[in-house]
Amino acid sequence: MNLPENFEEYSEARRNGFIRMKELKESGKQVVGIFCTYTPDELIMAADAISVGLCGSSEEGILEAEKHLPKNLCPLIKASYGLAVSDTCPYFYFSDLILAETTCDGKKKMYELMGKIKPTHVMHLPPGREGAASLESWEGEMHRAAEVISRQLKAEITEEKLRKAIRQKNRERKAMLRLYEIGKLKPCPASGYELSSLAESVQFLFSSEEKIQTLENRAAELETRYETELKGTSSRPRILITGCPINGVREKIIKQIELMGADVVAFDSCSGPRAQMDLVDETLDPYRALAEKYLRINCSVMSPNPGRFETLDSMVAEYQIDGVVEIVLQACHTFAIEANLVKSFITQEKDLPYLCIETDYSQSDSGQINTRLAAFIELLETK
Ligand code: BJ8
Repeated sequence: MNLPENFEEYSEARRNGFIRMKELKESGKQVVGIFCTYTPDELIMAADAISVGLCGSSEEGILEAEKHLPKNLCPLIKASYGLAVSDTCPYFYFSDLILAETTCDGKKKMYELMGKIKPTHVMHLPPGREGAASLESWEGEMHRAAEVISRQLKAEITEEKLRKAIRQKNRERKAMLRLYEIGKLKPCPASGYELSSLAESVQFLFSSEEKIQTLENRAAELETRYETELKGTSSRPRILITGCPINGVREKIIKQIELMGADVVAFDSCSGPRAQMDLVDETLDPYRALAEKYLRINCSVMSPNPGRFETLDSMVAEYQIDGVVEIVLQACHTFAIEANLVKSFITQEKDLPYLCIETDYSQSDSGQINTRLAAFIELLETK
């Protein structure tokens, strides 16, 4: 795997951000902890605060969480709560407010417990997009969240500040998308391990301009590498990852796939361009525009969720995909059930090999996963 000299693993980037955040707090910055792609970051930016992702991505905290939560629960929820309740996550400690959403049942019930530790506001995300009431209600939730943030942080969110935040966040999205779209190049000049690590690590820079610069610089280097060294050379099998967020299983699955001889070039998940592919409309009323944009996110918590299949359809073509690996975190019912539809779509409509891996953050199933991945990659190589 070809990693740049200054490459930082996600866990390193997260650790390196601790000091940066401490300094920002000491300078008077306020912090809002978030857990989901549905969170309208623009509201936080408009309050002159910074957001930080608090999703647990390792086994740390899980034992502690299991004292309060069922064992048979998604590892992402348990790890996130465990870090909070054990007071072992500096980012949770520094957060002045938690901004969350009613996505899956496990997360929304966990937030009730989290609210006992830290001020927590839960936005009521509609369970589907059909009918005008969904958008109306979600727009109302944008206003309600803005009021809570303003009150809690004692920071006024004006329309002008919100419009400015929308423009800035759109610039971040474009930079992020440029990096992810490196995966469209064939052969791909970077590993999916690197692309996904970098895309998720830049959040710990806490400066929007610095994030944009970092993403654009790396994308430009990779574009040049492709043009000057790789264009016209042969490609390894190209894999699209779909399903649950991969942060807690990047080493166990993404790295392994690439060590075994295939390239992970695309991510149809929240660890991918899902939220960057369409921008917030800068011409509309800002609350309406935020509601429209965030309601379009294709997560399996939405019922029905046809947009995910439209996106998969175009990604399979644009990224020249040879096979699809779905990752389902244990006890994630929405993705596990939707996996049946994804399997039929990929194998029947797209005529491509598909592999579904259900896993958690432990290493106990690594051997079994490696065996299945090796067989899958062999199949792709012989196709
Ligand atoms: S928009 S994917 S970040 S909800 S994996 S906690 S759904 S049981 S993380 Fe997610 Fe927002 Fe959707 Fe993205 Fe529940 Fe499933 Fe666990 Fe999940």
